[in-house]
Parts: sequence; C-alpha cells; structure tokens
Amino acid sequence: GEQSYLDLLKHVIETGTKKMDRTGTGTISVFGYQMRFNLSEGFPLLTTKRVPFRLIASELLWFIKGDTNIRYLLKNNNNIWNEWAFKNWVESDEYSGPNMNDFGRRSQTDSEFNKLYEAEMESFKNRILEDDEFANKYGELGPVYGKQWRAWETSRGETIDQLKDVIEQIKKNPDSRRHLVVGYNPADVNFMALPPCHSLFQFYIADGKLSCQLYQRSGDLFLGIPFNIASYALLTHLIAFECGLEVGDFIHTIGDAHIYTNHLEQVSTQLSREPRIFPELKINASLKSVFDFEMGDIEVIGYDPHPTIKAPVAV
Ligand code: THF
Repeated sequence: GEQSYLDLLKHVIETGTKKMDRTGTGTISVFGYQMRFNLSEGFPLLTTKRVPFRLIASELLWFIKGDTNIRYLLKNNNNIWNEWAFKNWVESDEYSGPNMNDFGRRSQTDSEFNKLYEAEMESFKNRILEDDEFANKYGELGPVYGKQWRAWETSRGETIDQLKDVIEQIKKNPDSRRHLVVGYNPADVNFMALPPCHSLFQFYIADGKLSCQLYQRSGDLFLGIPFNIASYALLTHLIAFECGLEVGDFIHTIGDAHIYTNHLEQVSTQLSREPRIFPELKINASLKSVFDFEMGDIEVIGYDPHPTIKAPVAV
C-alpha cells in the first residue's frame, strides 16, 4: 500500500546521492527501486496528500486516444503538460513577447518575471484553445506517449497500434509473456518535447487476475510518481474490465528515483502524516471497450486525503 511509497521517500533521503540534473534544480537520487500495489486492496491514490485524480484520468484518456496535443488537456482544465509546449512556443521564431529563457527557474526565483510569465502562459493557453492553426503547431508535444502507444511507426512505413494489440492478445492468449507496450522509441526521442519517463509496461495474467509492471526510467518522486501510480492502476482496471478479468498487482520499477531539492520540505511534511485507507474506483460498467471511456465514466469514491501540498515542477 501507501507505505511502500513513503518507504521509498525515506530510502532516497537516507541513502540517496546529490546529483545535478537536466533542469538545473538538483536532486537526491537512487538508482533502481521497486514498489508493489495490490489493486484488490483499494485504488492507490495516495492519501498523505491530495492527489488530483481528475488530472490523472484526463491525462490517461489523452494517451489512450493517441492524442499528443495539449488542447485536449486544456479543454479538461488540465495544465500538467503546458510548460513543455510553451517552451517550444517561446523558443520559436514567431514568438516576439518578453524573453522567456529559462522560465521554469526564473518564475520561481523572480517575482517580477513571474508576473510576465503568468501573463504569457495565460495568452498561450487561450490561443491553443481558440486558434486551430496555432494549436496544431504549438500545442503539439511531438511523438510522445499517445503516438507510440497507438501508432508506432515502423521502418516499413506501417503503424502499430500497441495498445489495441496488447488488449487483443490478453484476451486471446493470456499466458503470453509478450504483453508489452513500449513508449520509448529511440528513433523518435529527439523529436519529443520530453523523452518518455514511463518507458515500457507489461501485463501478466494468472488466476483470472491482470497485473501490470511499469519500467520508469526516471521518476520525480514527489510530483510525478503519485500520478504515475494512479494512472497505471487506472489503465490496469480499464483493461481488466474489458477483458473480463479481476485486477492483480501494479508493480512500479523505477530507474533514477529522485527527489528535487526544492521538494524536500514538502516531502518531510508528507512523511509526518499517517496514511488512510485507499478509495475505490468506480467505472461505467455499461461500456464495452477501453477506447470508449470519457471523463464522466470514471470516478473514485471514498477518497479522504490529507490536504494538498504545493510544489514547483522542474521543467
Ligand atoms: N517533469 C517533472 N519534472 N516532473 C514530472 O512529474 C513530470 N511528469 C510529466 C512530464 N514531465 C515531468 C508531467 N506530469 C504535476 C504532476 C504531473 C506532471 C506534471 C506536473 C503537478 O504539478 N502536480 C501538482 C498539481 C498540479 C495542478 O493541480 O495543476 C500536484 O500537486 O500533484 C511525469 O509524468
């Protein structure tokens, strides 16, 4: 349960190494860690801080649709990918507003700059929502998860729908050891806003239960990992539902497991709290396919978390 996540935070604080990172923020990090969540014991939405389930569900539905443009997320009031699209916009030739170099760091350290940044971000979002041409060009994150899951391009000029294929194989050939979906496409990595953190996942069926293991190459333990746990738990539930299976375990394997140094205070607040029982997931049981779910078909019930803990995201 939740304790395995809290143990990971403690483990990194106690044994981790200080390490610089791409974003210039600094982290404490360990290499190689595994957590296991038994999904039949409740839905793993952490309770030691409020984790916004709506954002997790809309991001997952966005992946499942094969969409890679932030417009869908914005329509659902989901802002978690904005910074990566915004970066492409402010670095483009067409952008002529105030200099936004290094906006991730400056918006947190310079309050004058932060006002400018927030105004630019607001107008960027409005343009993505209102202007189709602008959205096609600057809302696009490149061949990220949705593209690789639903339309992986082969060297023969075909596309592979990995998600559809894996669901079909789970039904037809449950004992297979090849139930894999790969997000990390080496040929496309340089064209993505951010190379996939969740690189590969595999399903396993035994005793009528569907389990899922994720290999995540890099994990932001405070902000990203709580999202990732709930996201893959939800995906496992949706696929199990379509295939007439119960849910088994979600196994989360992380490569570079790190806490950003500007999240340390938040982490110690979280570690001082007692975990509560996990909520339950409720999905619209009249649907037939993973591909038919919309936001209104998914909810968690009985979620009673400790309060939100705010933290800046490293870009
Ligand atoms: N980059 C970094 N540095 N960390 C990540 O977790 C991360 N992601 C995705 C892509 N790049 C990343 C984006 N996922 C939040 C959560 C998940 C994200 C990005 C941001 C976040 O800020 N969550 C807040 C709430 C935000 C809100 O309410 O709008 C939180 O408190 O949980 C790894 O998938």
